[in-house]
Amino acid sequence: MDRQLYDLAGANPEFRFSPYCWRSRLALMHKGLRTEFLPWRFTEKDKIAFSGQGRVPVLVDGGRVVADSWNIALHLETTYPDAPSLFGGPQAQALARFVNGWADSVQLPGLSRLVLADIVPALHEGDVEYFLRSRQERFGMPVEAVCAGREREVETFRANLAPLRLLLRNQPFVCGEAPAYADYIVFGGFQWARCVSDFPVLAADDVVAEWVERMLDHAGPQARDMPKLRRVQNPL
Ligand SMILES: N[C@@H](CCC(=O)N[C@@H](CS)C(=O)NCC(=O)O)C(=O)O
Repeated sequence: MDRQLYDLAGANPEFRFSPYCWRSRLALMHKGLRTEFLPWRFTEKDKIAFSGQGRVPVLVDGGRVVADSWNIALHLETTYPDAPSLFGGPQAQALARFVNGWADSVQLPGLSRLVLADIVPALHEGDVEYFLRSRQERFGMPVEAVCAGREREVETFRANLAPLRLLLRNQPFVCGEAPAYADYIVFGGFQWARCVSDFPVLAADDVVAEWVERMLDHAGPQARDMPKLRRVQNPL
């Protein structure tokens, strides 16, 4: 296959849990592009050095190398204009960029305070020390401390979802009648949380939880069943 996505994996190489990689996976599915999803671990910086940076997702599309989920979405939209649009036009693309910024600066940091510590048992043993050290540096405290107040923090997290909740009371998807890239951005965060943790980040009767279910129907068994692979150890 001449299209590959480097995709964060856990101890089980089939366990794929990165919120950003889920954005790109669903964008590729939306465009109908067959892709090989290559497992990548945090410490395998050498494997993606050709992209000039050290994070996934990295897309290799024929001769093109594209890093960063937003850049990948733009690349797919411009390279495959005849496939279904990820944005629905330039104005919607500009608004999707706001959603991307909201997810990166509000949703994912909020979810980190709820589930970050639960990632550790799912990691490849070679990644554990790097993950604990790098996240301690990023959050300014040990990983367990980030989630220490989660029973209380979850209320703040849920309250901060009010704009999303108001939207989803009026329409089935973030993008309207059918899902598109802004849905994939936000879904990536919730998919990350449900992959790595059993902690209930949403109340079951929340319209946001109902939307997550619709997104899981849309994404198919690859997305719905992913949490089951969390605890399976690397067979190699
Ligand atoms: N802005 C980037 C963020 C990508 C990112 O942070 N990816 C994480 C995986 S979820 C990563 O590769 N981290 C590498 C590390 O922490 O060393 C995007 O949207 O793709």
